[in-house]
Amino acid sequence: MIETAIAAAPRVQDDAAPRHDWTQEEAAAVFALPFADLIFRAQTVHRRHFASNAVQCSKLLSIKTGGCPEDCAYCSQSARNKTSVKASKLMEVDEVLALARQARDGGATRYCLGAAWRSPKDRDLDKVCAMIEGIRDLGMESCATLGMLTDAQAERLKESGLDYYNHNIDTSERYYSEIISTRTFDDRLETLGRVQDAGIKVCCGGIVGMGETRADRVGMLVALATLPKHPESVPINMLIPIEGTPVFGAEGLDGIEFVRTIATARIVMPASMVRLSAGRESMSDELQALCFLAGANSIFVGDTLLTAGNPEVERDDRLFARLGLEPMPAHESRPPAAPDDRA
Ligand code: SAM
Ligand code: DTB
Ligand code: SF4
Repeated sequence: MIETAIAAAPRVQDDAAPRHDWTQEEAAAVFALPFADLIFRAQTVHRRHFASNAVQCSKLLSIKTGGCPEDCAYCSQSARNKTSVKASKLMEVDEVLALARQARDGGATRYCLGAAWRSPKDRDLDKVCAMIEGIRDLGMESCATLGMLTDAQAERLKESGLDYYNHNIDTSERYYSEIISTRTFDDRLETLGRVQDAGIKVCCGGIVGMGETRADRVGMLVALATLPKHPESVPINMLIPIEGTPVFGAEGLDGIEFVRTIATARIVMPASMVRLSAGRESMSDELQALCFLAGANSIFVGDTLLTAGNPEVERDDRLFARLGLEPMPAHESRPPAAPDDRA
């Protein structure tokens, strides 16, 4: 009898090895699992690849704000959107490095530079490369998000010591043209290929809560999970509604649906860092706790993202203490051991 019961019990899927052949149907079935089964499966795979209570902490800085020629429907920085953000020039290297030092002393291990460009001009890249070198000299990891790159620009960034390049696909291929018309999904993939070819680690994810369907959320994750190499870091942003942008007023996403998105990202990209990215300020501590349980292991710290708000440092410190989470040291955002080496 007991044997029959065991045989009849559903086998826990072994998701440990990264796969690149996820189909929409298969990922949709994972996304729709009973919640407890979904979280258990995400936790199981998380523990095969990562220390269970370590969270990587990055700090963002907008080094060139606003006036962007792209028309991203969610963004405060598009020149096409009438928002309260004022455009500013590229910051000076010294100013950026002083802020990076402060962030390091406050516990951040990665410093991320964001610029509101369609693509960088070569002369601006000189300055950005000097910033990246300075961040490396501070003992921090670096990340940059500067728009579309040429092969030569990606190589220059690599030479300056850049660790990660952030370039999001933002949503599913189907929904993409509803959100952005000034570039295509394929343009995005091309830059991602150039970044990877240059040997820079890829940070690529998207936004949920922009009026997309669940199939779009799944489609976005499948697009990421079927790339030739999974992005090393996968930011999942909850839309921060910005007044004056076309998606302002979209129906907010249910928290459980958000947690399902995180858990599915963890399962389909088991060895990637999943970043609980924009939108934490409006989330309860309980919702964030569920996101960590679902496999999120990276966040932005500090009370500003690029232009929008993020939780106060004291609130995050309390959350980490209450959940027994620990910041991950720099250069350790990789699996503690290969899945087959575990005890
Ligand atoms: N201009 C560069 C680019 O688009 O690649 C980099 C900066 S852009 C602001 C970086 C990412 O932030 C976007 O791809 C998007 O996923 C996210 N983001 C921007 N505005 C957001 C918002 N209001 N809510 C949530 N995520 C947002
Ligand atoms: C990402 O996926 N999220 C970050 C980072 N990459 C650059 C940016 C979030 C921006 C939130 C809106 C704002 O601050 O303007
Ligand atoms: Fe420009 Fe990036 Fe904002 Fe799009 S998301 S408008 S490319 S800054």
